[in-house]
Amino acid sequence: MASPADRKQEQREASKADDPAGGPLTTDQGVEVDHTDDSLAAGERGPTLMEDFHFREKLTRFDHERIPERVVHARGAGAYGYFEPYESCAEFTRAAFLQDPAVRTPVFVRFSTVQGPKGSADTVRDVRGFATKFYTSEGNYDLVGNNFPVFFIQDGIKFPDFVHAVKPEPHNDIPTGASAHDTLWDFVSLQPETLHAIMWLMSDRAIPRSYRMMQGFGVHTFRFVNADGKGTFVKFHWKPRLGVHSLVWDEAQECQGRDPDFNRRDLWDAIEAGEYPEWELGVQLVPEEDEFAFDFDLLDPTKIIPEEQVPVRPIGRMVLDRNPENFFAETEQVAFHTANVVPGIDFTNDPLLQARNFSYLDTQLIRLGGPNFSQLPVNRPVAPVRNNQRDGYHQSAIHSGTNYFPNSLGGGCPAHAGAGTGAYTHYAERVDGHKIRRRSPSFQDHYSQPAMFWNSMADWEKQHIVEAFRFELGKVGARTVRARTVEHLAQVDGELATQVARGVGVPVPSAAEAASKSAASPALSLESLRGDGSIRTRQIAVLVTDGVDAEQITSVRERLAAEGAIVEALAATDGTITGSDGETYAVDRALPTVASVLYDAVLLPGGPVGTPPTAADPDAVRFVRDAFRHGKPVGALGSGVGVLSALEPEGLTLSTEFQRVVTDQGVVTDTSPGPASEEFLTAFVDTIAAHRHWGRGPVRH
Ligand code: HDD
Repeated sequence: MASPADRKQEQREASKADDPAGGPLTTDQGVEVDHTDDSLAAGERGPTLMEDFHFREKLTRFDHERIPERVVHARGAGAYGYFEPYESCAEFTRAAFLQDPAVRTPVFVRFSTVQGPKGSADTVRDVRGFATKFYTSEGNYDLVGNNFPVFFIQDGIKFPDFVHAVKPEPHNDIPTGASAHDTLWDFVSLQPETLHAIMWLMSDRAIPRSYRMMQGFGVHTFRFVNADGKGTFVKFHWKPRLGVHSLVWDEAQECQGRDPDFNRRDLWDAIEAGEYPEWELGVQLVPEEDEFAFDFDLLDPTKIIPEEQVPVRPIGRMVLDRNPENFFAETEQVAFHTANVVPGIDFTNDPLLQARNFSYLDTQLIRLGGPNFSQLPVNRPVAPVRNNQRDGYHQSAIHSGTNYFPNSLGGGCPAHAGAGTGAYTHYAERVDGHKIRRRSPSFQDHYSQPAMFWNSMADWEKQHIVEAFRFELGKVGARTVRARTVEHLAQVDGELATQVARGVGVPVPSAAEAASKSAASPALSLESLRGDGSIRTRQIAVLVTDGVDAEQITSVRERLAAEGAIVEALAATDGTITGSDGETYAVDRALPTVASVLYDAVLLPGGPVGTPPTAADPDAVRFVRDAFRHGKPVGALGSGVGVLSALEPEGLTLSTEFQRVVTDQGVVTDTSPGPASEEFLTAFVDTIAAHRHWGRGPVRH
């Protein structure tokens, strides 16, 4: 029997439209069409005829091509892959897909931004959605998470308010893909439960370098249930093998223009190139007895469990190895739902989760136009579906037999699952309470964890957070909103509040009692999330021109490619250049078509002595300057080092050491002639692996 992973692929194959090359053009009714360029008219210059059924069908179908975009998370990119557990998790959960390392479960993952419409840019400051559909043998399980471990509100009844506040303003539909506007910050300043997620939003986590390089979190505390019916609280974590890496804000903004598809292209290209992104699934497990062992409420989705308190236990890995074939059919029509759970995974009373369990099914009914969306290829389980649910718009199955239960005419089928089969059993939680519309007092501390987040950041991360607050609040017109927000920040950290207040021109709040000075969770800093330390799939630009030192470009290219990086030669014009050895070398891209923000590092090879190959080209100088300003690794060899004098006003102090490898602030130089030395190559690879280098001179990032 085919494995579940194969079964999903077989199912997709079976759903494919007829091969367009398999015969001539037809109408939707299969009638062959010999001419689709002119409508049927009464005379060559006459009116179009009603009876032109081909014309009417073609136009009608076109007029109906669009469906409503998602109310949030409208812009996204997805891919298929598989999940496999490292070992059986039977001790905690009976979920079949978490039992056997030999069983691969097919998955579809959709990454997304939240605020912007479907056509907005990728590199905006925003949360990223990270939604995974596991097509398990026991039915579909959806883990609908984000790249932040906390959410902005505690109770789902506030979701419409929060989303209205962050979305473009109602009178003018501005801004697109941005949170720097009055209504969001008005809401934030009045609703301090947002603060923890806001700290994440102001950090570099909100501008990921790649979907492949970000964490994912289930956010809520869920419940694992084992075969004996015993429950264990669980929080889910996805950790990328390549490490967690981010852009800097100035770069992210430029990227929005240079390549609005930056993140989706990156995902697509990596998978096409066979560089399959991979995440480890980890869980934080809390025995039920310890429900109240924390100084926050496990049901509060604005709180994390610090990893130092409850370590993340790796339980499996996910690999994405196949791009969808049709964006609309698959990525657009995929329908996630937090209530799509399988036996062994259950909910808690987190009020945000409870609301989500209502909202997702509801939204799919309007977005996908009726109740049969689970029959769409991307949504179909690989587990068999048998029930008495019938009819509705777009029913594509032909059901037979009776459609009610109990029945005798249909042989009693489909019968209830018997004891001992894989039926879902709700966790028998005891519930007892008065009806009440009030938040639990255990949800009231809104400052300790934002303070912990702040305390856990490296200096450069703190600097970026301050600058993000200054940018966002600086765009808020209402001074009262700016001031009110800063008052809250004063309860997180005095220095943070002071720096932000100064930047946005509001009074520095009087020294408030900051929530927690001491607590920190080092696992929250990007410094602790470097991944496997490799430079796989990093994009390295080599700036070349005629006369470039051929030995150098060849030696660098070979080494970086061997390390898995993608090396591109950029020149003023496309085509070829002639190297110092008289040979021609292909140019990968012309400089005017690209920009430094699309690359992770830049290398300047030397040319004939005394003529730096790129100094004369202003595009090249700008390229290197931007790379330097954005903290990116810069390498220079031979006379290429001379070009770096352009960076002196940016704060680079050029070494006076000649014919030696010098590494300083992520800039690696060697003025020696000839091929790049092993010492240079190793130093350059190491600086690329470090991703970014902070504290370069007077530059603000
Ligand atoms: Fe949500 C989409 C993640 C709270 C209501 N949400 C959506 C998607 C992700 C999340 C990743 C996109 C799925 C896709 O790619 O199709 N949402 C979250 C997380 C939350 C969260 C991690 C908090 C922990 N969401 C949340 C609440 C509500 C919703 C509290 C409503 C009460 N979310 C929706 C929705 C969407 C959605 C309106 C829009 C499109 C869709 O569901 O399919 O139902």
